[in-house]
Amino acid sequence: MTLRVGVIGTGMIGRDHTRRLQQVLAGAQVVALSDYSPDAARAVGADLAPDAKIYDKGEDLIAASDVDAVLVCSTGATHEAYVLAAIAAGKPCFCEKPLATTADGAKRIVDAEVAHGKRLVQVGFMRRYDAGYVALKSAVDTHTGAPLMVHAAHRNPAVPEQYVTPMAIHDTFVHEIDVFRWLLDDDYVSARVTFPRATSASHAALRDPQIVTLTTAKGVVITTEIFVNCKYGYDIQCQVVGEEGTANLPEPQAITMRLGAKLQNDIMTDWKERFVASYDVELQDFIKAATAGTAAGPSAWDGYMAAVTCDACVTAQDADGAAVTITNPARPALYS
Ligand code: ISE
Repeated sequence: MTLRVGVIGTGMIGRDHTRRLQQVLAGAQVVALSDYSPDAARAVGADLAPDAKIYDKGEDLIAASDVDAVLVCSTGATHEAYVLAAIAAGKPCFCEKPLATTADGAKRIVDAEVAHGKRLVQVGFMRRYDAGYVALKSAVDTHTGAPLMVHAAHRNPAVPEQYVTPMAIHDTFVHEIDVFRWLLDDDYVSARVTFPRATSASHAALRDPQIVTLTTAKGVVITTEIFVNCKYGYDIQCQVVGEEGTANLPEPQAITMRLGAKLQNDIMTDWKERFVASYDVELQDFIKAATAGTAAGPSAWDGYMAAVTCDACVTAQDADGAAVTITNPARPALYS
Protein backbone atom coordinates (compact mmCIF):
# COMPACT_ATOMS: atom_id res chain seq x y z
CA MET A 1 0.00 0.00 0.00
CA THR A 2 1.21 3.51 -0.80
CA LEU A 3 0.60 6.02 1.99
CA ARG A 4 -1.11 9.13 0.57
CA VAL A 5 0.41 12.13 2.34
CA GLY A 6 -0.67 15.77 2.59
CA VAL A 7 2.01 18.36 3.44
CA ILE A 8 1.01 21.58 5.20
CA GLY A 9 3.66 24.30 4.91
CA THR A 10 5.86 24.11 1.83
CA GLY A 11 8.69 26.43 2.95
CA MET A 12 12.20 25.20 3.57
CA ILE A 13 11.65 21.96 5.54
CA GLY A 14 8.21 21.24 3.99
CA ARG A 15 9.72 21.41 0.53
CA ASP A 16 12.61 19.22 1.61
CA HIS A 17 10.28 16.60 3.15
CA THR A 18 8.17 16.62 -0.04
CA ARG A 19 11.35 15.87 -2.01
CA ARG A 20 12.18 13.04 0.40
CA LEU A 21 8.73 11.49 0.13
CA GLN A 22 8.68 11.77 -3.66
CA GLN A 23 12.29 10.94 -4.56
CA VAL A 24 14.10 9.20 -1.72
CA LEU A 25 11.82 7.15 0.53
CA ALA A 26 9.67 4.11 -0.17
CA GLY A 27 5.96 3.62 0.47
CA ALA A 28 4.52 7.14 0.29
CA GLN A 29 3.26 9.65 -2.25
CA VAL A 30 2.48 13.34 -1.75
CA VAL A 31 -1.11 13.82 -2.94
CA ALA A 32 -1.88 17.20 -1.36
CA LEU A 33 -0.04 20.43 -0.55
CA SER A 34 -1.04 23.54 1.32
CA ASP A 35 0.69 26.76 2.29
CA TYR A 36 -0.39 30.21 3.49
CA SER A 37 0.93 31.26 0.10
CA PRO A 38 -0.90 28.98 -2.38
CA ASP A 39 1.54 30.08 -5.07
CA ALA A 40 4.41 28.68 -3.01
CA ALA A 41 2.53 25.37 -2.66
CA ARG A 42 1.87 25.35 -6.41
CA ALA A 43 5.57 25.94 -7.13
CA VAL A 44 6.61 23.02 -4.91
CA GLY A 45 3.91 20.88 -6.54
CA ALA A 46 5.14 21.77 -10.03
CA ASP A 47 8.73 20.88 -9.08
CA LEU A 48 8.22 17.81 -6.96
CA ALA A 49 4.65 16.49 -6.90
CA PRO A 50 2.84 17.45 -10.13
CA ASP A 51 -0.22 15.31 -9.29
CA ALA A 52 -0.73 16.81 -5.82
CA LYS A 53 -3.90 18.82 -5.22
CA ILE A 54 -3.30 22.32 -3.82
CA TYR A 55 -5.45 23.40 -0.84
CA ASP A 56 -5.85 26.97 0.35
CA LYS A 57 -6.57 25.78 3.89
CA GLY A 58 -4.67 23.15 5.84
CA GLU A 59 -7.91 22.05 7.53
CA ASP A 60 -9.38 21.11 4.13
CA LEU A 61 -6.27 19.11 3.28
CA ILE A 62 -6.57 17.19 6.56
CA ALA A 63 -10.24 16.44 5.90
CA ALA A 64 -9.67 15.26 2.29
CA SER A 65 -10.75 11.63 1.86
CA ASP A 66 -7.72 10.74 -0.26
CA VAL A 67 -5.22 11.97 2.38
CA ASP A 68 -4.15 9.13 4.71
CA ALA A 69 -1.52 11.01 6.75
CA VAL A 70 -0.40 14.59 7.32
CA LEU A 71 2.96 16.38 7.63
CA VAL A 72 2.79 19.68 9.53
CA CYS A 73 5.72 21.84 8.43
CA SER A 74 4.11 25.28 8.67
CA THR A 75 5.17 28.03 11.07
CA GLY A 76 5.26 26.94 14.75
CA ALA A 77 2.26 28.99 15.89
CA THR A 78 -0.04 27.02 13.55
CA HIS A 79 1.06 23.52 14.61
CA GLU A 80 -1.34 22.96 17.50
CA ALA A 81 -4.52 23.55 15.49
CA TYR A 82 -3.40 21.33 12.60
CA VAL A 83 -2.27 18.47 14.85
CA LEU A 84 -5.55 18.61 16.79
CA ALA A 85 -7.47 18.51 13.49
CA ALA A 86 -5.46 15.48 12.34
CA ILE A 87 -6.16 13.65 15.61
CA ALA A 88 -9.87 14.51 15.31
CA ALA A 89 -9.80 13.02 11.79
CA GLY A 90 -7.98 9.92 13.13
CA LYS A 91 -5.05 10.48 10.74
CA PRO A 92 -1.37 9.89 11.59
CA CYS A 93 0.46 13.21 11.75
CA PHE A 94 4.15 14.10 11.63
CA CYS A 95 4.72 17.53 13.21
CA GLU A 96 7.94 19.50 12.94
CA LYS A 97 9.24 21.05 16.17
CA PRO A 98 7.74 22.67 18.18
CA LEU A 99 4.67 20.50 18.74
CA ALA A 100 3.05 23.68 20.07
CA THR A 101 4.42 27.05 21.07
CA THR A 102 3.24 26.68 24.69
CA ALA A 103 3.27 23.81 27.17
CA ASP A 104 -0.50 24.22 27.54
CA GLY A 105 -0.92 23.80 23.79
CA ALA A 106 1.23 20.65 23.77
CA LYS A 107 -0.83 19.32 26.71
CA ARG A 108 -4.05 19.81 24.72
CA ILE A 109 -2.54 17.61 21.98
CA VAL A 110 -1.54 14.94 24.53
CA ASP A 111 -5.08 15.01 26.00
CA ALA A 112 -6.66 14.67 22.55
CA GLU A 113 -4.41 11.77 21.60
CA VAL A 114 -5.02 10.00 24.92
CA ALA A 115 -8.79 10.45 24.41
CA HIS A 116 -8.38 8.99 20.90
CA GLY A 117 -6.72 5.96 22.56
CA LYS A 118 -3.95 5.32 20.06
CA ARG A 119 -0.74 7.11 19.05
CA LEU A 120 -1.12 9.24 15.93
CA VAL A 121 1.55 11.92 16.41
CA GLN A 122 5.30 11.86 15.73
CA VAL A 123 7.33 15.00 16.54
CA GLY A 124 10.25 15.93 14.29
CA PHE A 125 13.06 15.47 16.80
CA MET A 126 15.34 13.96 14.18
CA ARG A 127 18.50 13.70 16.29
CA ARG A 128 17.16 10.44 17.78
CA TYR A 129 17.59 8.99 14.27
CA ASP A 130 21.13 10.31 13.74
CA ALA A 131 23.64 7.46 13.43
CA GLY A 132 26.07 9.28 15.75
CA TYR A 133 23.57 9.71 18.57
CA VAL A 134 22.32 6.12 18.11
CA ALA A 135 25.93 4.87 18.49
CA LEU A 136 26.45 7.16 21.50
CA LYS A 137 23.30 5.80 23.18
CA SER A 138 24.45 2.24 22.61
CA ALA A 139 27.87 3.06 24.17
CA VAL A 140 26.20 4.69 27.17
CA ASP A 141 23.73 1.81 27.62
CA THR A 142 26.35 -0.93 27.38
CA HIS A 143 29.87 0.36 28.15
CA THR A 144 30.37 3.57 30.11
CA GLY A 145 28.41 2.65 33.25
CA ALA A 146 25.83 4.82 34.94
CA PRO A 147 25.92 8.30 33.39
CA LEU A 148 26.95 11.04 35.82
CA MET A 149 27.50 14.13 33.68
CA VAL A 150 27.03 15.37 30.13
CA HIS A 151 29.10 18.19 28.60
CA ALA A 152 27.61 19.55 25.39
CA ALA A 153 27.88 22.45 22.99
CA HIS A 154 25.48 23.71 20.31
CA ARG A 155 27.17 26.29 18.12
CA ASN A 156 25.79 28.07 15.06
CA PRO A 157 28.06 30.30 12.94
CA ALA A 158 25.46 33.12 12.94
CA VAL A 159 21.72 33.68 13.29
CA PRO A 160 19.32 36.17 11.66
CA GLU A 161 18.77 39.61 13.21
CA GLN A 162 15.30 38.63 14.51
CA TYR A 163 16.73 35.77 16.61
CA VAL A 164 16.46 36.86 20.27
CA THR A 165 17.51 35.41 23.66
CA PRO A 166 14.54 33.02 24.30
CA MET A 167 14.98 31.54 20.81
CA ALA A 168 18.28 30.05 21.95
CA ILE A 169 16.03 27.74 23.98
CA HIS A 170 12.91 27.26 21.82
CA ASP A 171 14.66 27.08 18.47
CA THR A 172 18.12 25.74 19.23
CA PHE A 173 18.54 24.06 22.64
CA VAL A 174 15.21 22.24 22.20
CA HIS A 175 17.15 19.57 20.26
CA GLU A 176 19.41 18.84 23.25
CA ILE A 177 16.39 18.90 25.57
CA ASP A 178 14.77 16.09 23.62
CA VAL A 179 17.82 14.05 22.69
CA PHE A 180 19.26 13.96 26.24
CA ARG A 181 15.94 12.75 27.73
CA TRP A 182 16.08 9.92 25.20
CA LEU A 183 19.83 9.29 25.53
CA LEU A 184 19.70 9.07 29.33
CA ASP A 185 16.16 7.70 29.65
CA ASP A 186 15.56 10.32 32.31
CA ASP A 187 13.49 13.45 33.01
CA TYR A 188 14.59 16.93 34.06
CA VAL A 189 13.98 18.37 37.51
CA SER A 190 15.69 21.75 37.28
CA ALA A 191 17.21 24.27 34.89
CA ARG A 192 19.75 27.03 35.41
CA VAL A 193 21.11 29.53 32.88
CA THR A 194 24.27 31.61 33.18
CA PHE A 195 25.70 34.12 30.75
CA PRO A 196 29.45 34.36 30.17
CA ARG A 197 30.99 37.49 28.66
CA ALA A 198 28.88 38.37 25.61
CA THR A 199 30.33 38.13 22.12
CA SER A 200 30.65 41.43 20.29
CA ALA A 201 29.08 39.66 17.27
CA SER A 202 25.65 39.72 18.96
CA HIS A 203 23.21 42.56 19.73
CA ALA A 204 21.16 43.90 22.65
CA ALA A 205 18.21 41.53 22.20
CA LEU A 206 20.37 38.38 22.05
CA ARG A 207 22.54 37.40 25.00
CA ASP A 208 25.11 35.10 23.43
CA PRO A 209 26.66 32.73 24.48
CA GLN A 210 24.71 31.15 27.31
CA ILE A 211 25.23 28.03 29.40
CA VAL A 212 22.25 25.91 30.42
CA THR A 213 22.57 23.43 33.27
CA LEU A 214 19.88 20.77 33.48
CA THR A 215 19.65 18.31 36.36
CA THR A 216 17.79 15.05 35.82
CA ALA A 217 15.63 13.00 38.18
CA LYS A 218 18.48 10.46 38.52
CA GLY A 219 20.89 13.31 39.38
CA VAL A 220 22.79 13.60 36.09
CA VAL A 221 24.05 17.15 35.50
CA ILE A 222 24.07 18.31 31.87
CA THR A 223 25.89 21.50 30.94
CA THR A 224 25.34 22.83 27.44
CA GLU A 225 26.99 25.85 25.88
CA ILE A 226 24.70 27.53 23.35
CA PHE A 227 26.71 29.89 21.16
CA VAL A 228 24.86 31.00 18.05
CA ASN A 229 27.38 33.55 16.71
CA CYS A 230 30.48 31.37 16.99
CA LYS A 231 31.49 32.33 13.43
CA TYR A 232 33.62 29.28 12.59
CA GLY A 233 30.95 26.67 11.76
CA TYR A 234 27.96 24.57 12.83
CA ASP A 235 29.34 22.45 15.63
CA ILE A 236 27.48 19.96 17.83
CA GLN A 237 29.49 18.44 20.65
CA CYS A 238 28.51 15.99 23.36
CA GLN A 239 30.43 13.94 25.88
CA VAL A 240 28.76 11.62 28.38
CA VAL A 241 30.79 10.86 31.51
CA GLY A 242 29.85 7.57 33.14
CA GLU A 243 31.06 5.57 36.14
CA GLU A 244 33.37 3.45 33.93
CA GLY A 245 34.40 5.84 31.18
CA THR A 246 33.35 8.53 28.75
CA ALA A 247 31.70 8.48 25.33
CA ASN A 248 31.73 11.25 22.73
CA LEU A 249 29.33 12.00 19.90
CA PRO A 250 31.31 11.21 16.71
CA GLU A 251 32.32 14.08 14.46
CA PRO A 252 30.61 14.11 11.05
CA GLN A 253 32.66 12.29 8.44
CA ALA A 254 35.24 14.61 6.87
CA ILE A 255 38.46 14.12 4.92
CA THR A 256 41.54 14.87 6.97
CA MET A 257 44.16 16.69 4.93
CA ARG A 258 47.81 17.51 5.39
CA LEU A 259 48.18 20.68 3.37
CA GLY A 260 50.44 23.71 3.51
CA ALA A 261 52.07 22.61 6.77
CA LYS A 262 48.62 22.21 8.39
CA LEU A 263 46.65 19.19 9.54
CA GLN A 264 43.03 20.06 8.71
CA ASN A 265 39.48 18.98 7.88
CA ASP A 266 36.35 20.93 7.02
CA ILE A 267 33.69 21.83 9.59
CA MET A 268 30.11 22.11 8.32
CA THR A 269 28.37 25.47 8.41
CA ASP A 270 24.74 24.55 7.63
CA TRP A 271 22.60 22.70 10.19
CA LYS A 272 20.43 21.20 7.44
CA GLU A 273 23.48 19.35 6.12
CA ARG A 274 24.69 18.18 9.54
CA PHE A 275 21.66 15.98 10.19
CA VAL A 276 20.51 15.36 6.61
CA ALA A 277 20.55 11.55 6.85
CA SER A 278 18.51 11.49 10.06
CA TYR A 279 15.61 13.30 8.35
CA ASP A 280 15.40 10.43 5.87
CA VAL A 281 15.34 7.80 8.62
CA GLU A 282 12.76 9.61 10.77
CA LEU A 283 10.33 10.04 7.86
CA GLN A 284 10.75 6.43 6.74
CA ASP A 285 9.83 5.46 10.32
CA PHE A 286 6.76 7.71 10.09
CA ILE A 287 5.68 6.11 6.79
CA LYS A 288 6.00 2.62 8.29
CA ALA A 289 3.92 3.39 11.38
CA ALA A 290 1.38 5.59 9.55
CA THR A 291 0.77 2.84 7.01
CA ALA A 292 -0.32 0.73 9.97
CA GLY A 293 -2.57 3.61 11.14
CA THR A 294 -0.43 4.71 14.09
CA ALA A 295 2.76 6.64 14.97
CA ALA A 296 6.19 5.77 16.42
CA GLY A 297 9.33 7.70 17.38
CA PRO A 298 9.27 10.92 19.40
CA SER A 299 5.73 11.25 20.74
CA ALA A 300 3.35 14.05 21.65
CA TRP A 301 4.42 13.37 25.24
CA ASP A 302 8.05 14.04 24.26
CA GLY A 303 6.89 17.24 22.55
CA TYR A 304 5.03 18.24 25.71
CA MET A 305 8.02 17.48 27.98
CA ALA A 306 10.23 19.54 25.66
CA ALA A 307 7.79 22.45 25.90
CA VAL A 308 7.68 22.24 29.71
CA THR A 309 11.49 22.20 29.86
CA CYS A 310 11.79 25.09 27.38
CA ASP A 311 9.47 27.19 29.55
CA ALA A 312 11.62 26.49 32.63
CA CYS A 313 14.82 27.38 30.73
CA VAL A 314 13.35 30.67 29.48
CA THR A 315 12.28 31.49 33.06
CA ALA A 316 15.82 30.60 34.18
CA GLN A 317 17.28 33.08 31.67
CA ASP A 318 15.82 35.84 33.83
CA ALA A 319 16.64 34.24 37.20
CA ASP A 320 20.25 35.44 37.63
CA GLY A 321 21.72 31.95 37.66
CA ALA A 322 19.15 30.54 40.13
CA ALA A 323 17.74 27.05 39.56
CA VAL A 324 14.16 26.82 38.27
CA THR A 325 12.26 23.70 39.28
CA ILE A 326 10.75 21.54 36.52
CA THR A 327 7.65 19.63 37.56
CA ASN A 328 6.97 16.50 35.56
CA PRO A 329 3.30 15.62 35.21
CA ALA A 330 2.27 11.96 35.41
CA ARG A 331 2.89 10.15 32.13
CA PRO A 332 -0.27 8.62 30.61
CA ALA A 333 -0.13 4.87 29.94
CA LEU A 334 -0.32 5.54 26.18
CA TYR A 335 3.28 6.80 26.34
CA SER A 336 4.82 4.25 28.69
C1 ISE B 1 17.30 25.50 13.70
O1 ISE B 1 15.91 25.63 13.67
C2 ISE B 1 17.67 24.10 13.99
O2 ISE B 1 16.87 23.21 14.09
C3 ISE B 1 19.12 23.88 14.18
O3 ISE B 1 19.42 22.56 14.50
C4 ISE B 1 19.67 24.80 15.23
O4 ISE B 1 21.06 24.63 15.33
C5 ISE B 1 19.38 26.24 14.88
O5 ISE B 1 19.89 27.08 15.91
C6 ISE B 1 17.89 26.44 14.74
O6 ISE B 1 17.63 27.77 14.36
